[in-house]
Amino acid sequence: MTEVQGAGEILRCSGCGISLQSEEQNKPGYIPQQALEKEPVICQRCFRIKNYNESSSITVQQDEFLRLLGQIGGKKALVIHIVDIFDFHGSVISGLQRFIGNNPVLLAVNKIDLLPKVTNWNKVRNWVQKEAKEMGLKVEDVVLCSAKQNSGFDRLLETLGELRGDRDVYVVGATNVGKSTLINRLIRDYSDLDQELTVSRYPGTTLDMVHIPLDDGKFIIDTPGIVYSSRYTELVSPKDLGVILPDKPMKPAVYQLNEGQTIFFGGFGRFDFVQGERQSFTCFVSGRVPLHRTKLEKADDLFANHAGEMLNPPSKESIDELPEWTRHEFRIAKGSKSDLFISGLGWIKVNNELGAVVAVHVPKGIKVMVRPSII
Ligand SMILES: Nc1nc2c(ncn2[C@@H]2O[C@H](COP(=O)(O)OP(=O)(O)OP(=O)(O)O)[C@@H](O)[C@H]2O)c(=O)[nH]1
Ligand SMILES: [Mg+2]
Repeated sequence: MTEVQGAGEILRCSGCGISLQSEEQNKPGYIPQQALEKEPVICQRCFRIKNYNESSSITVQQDEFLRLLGQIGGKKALVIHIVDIFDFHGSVISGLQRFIGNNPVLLAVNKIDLLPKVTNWNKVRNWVQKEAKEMGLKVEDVVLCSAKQNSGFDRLLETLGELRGDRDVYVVGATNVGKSTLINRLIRDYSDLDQELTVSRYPGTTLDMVHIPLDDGKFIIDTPGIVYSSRYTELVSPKDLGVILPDKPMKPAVYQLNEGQTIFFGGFGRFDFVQGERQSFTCFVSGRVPLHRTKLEKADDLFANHAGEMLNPPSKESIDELPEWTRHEFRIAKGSKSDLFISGLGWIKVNNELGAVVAVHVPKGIKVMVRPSII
């Protein structure tokens, strides 16, 4: 396949970074010949995502991308590592330093608009700092922001100014955390460029590095997201993605439970209160996930007989596409406030300091863990 050349260089899509070609319509980077005349030059896939909100089945070769990421280690760079506050432990790149060497890292925690309106942001920031440290992530600073609602940007830019010097800025993260949205915000509000990166609600939008020039001859570089198959968001159908991803502030749902009670999250997963004194649990999930309380002793049968029907979404067909459920049991110690975290679906806060034995059932492979409460 021949790549399209422009001024001696391979022409790239200004939305997703893929090298362009006009020969094979079903291959990445396809652009109809006549569209090459138009500005800005974007591939057909980006055109469709932008205009029709289409999902796309093209995925990046992860090995290739990890290799690309590894090149940052040999450069003089400032790295903005973006994570999604709704999926913090699912979207953090563990071992980031392995790829980027000793370059300084600014941790930008995005989508803070999804947390309840009354949130103690200082507490969240401290929590992020502590969790990052726990994971061995060395960061210069932590910024909480919302690329969607344009909050936290003053602080972000100030910190960028302090740390950047004469470095290029690489924006890295897992898929769908808002890397391209954040850069678009910077382009729109702080530059005269009329470039717009492609963003979509589906993971895997950006396909290659996209270099955006800064005033001083340096670049800010958008990168493709890393795919972690341990995130629920990478597993579900495009339709169900719209269900499990919140798009407005979460309204926590509080349940007073006796031991031996279960809560179903539609047909996506289930939480069992196995043992302990009566206490309250708070569910932080998207408002579109229907919660259903039942008896633990009935829960297996209920799922076997009503998954995809009473317990929906997902539909029966979608459930059949997902891996089988596995059960994760945890003993929550007395006197600790903990979240039972399910990557991509949300978390359940264990409120009272009484201690409890709890369990979660979700498709095999999805990351489940207990962590100190975020709020
Ligand atoms: N609620 C909320 N949604 C956001 C925010 N920033 C981005 N999003 C949404 O997150 C989705 C993914 O955004 P992208 O900018 O495409 O994410 P990305 O990290 O570039 O994704 P890849 O290119 O797939 O790696 C889109 O639906 C955005 O609208 C935010 O601050 N809050
Ligand atoms: Mg992107």
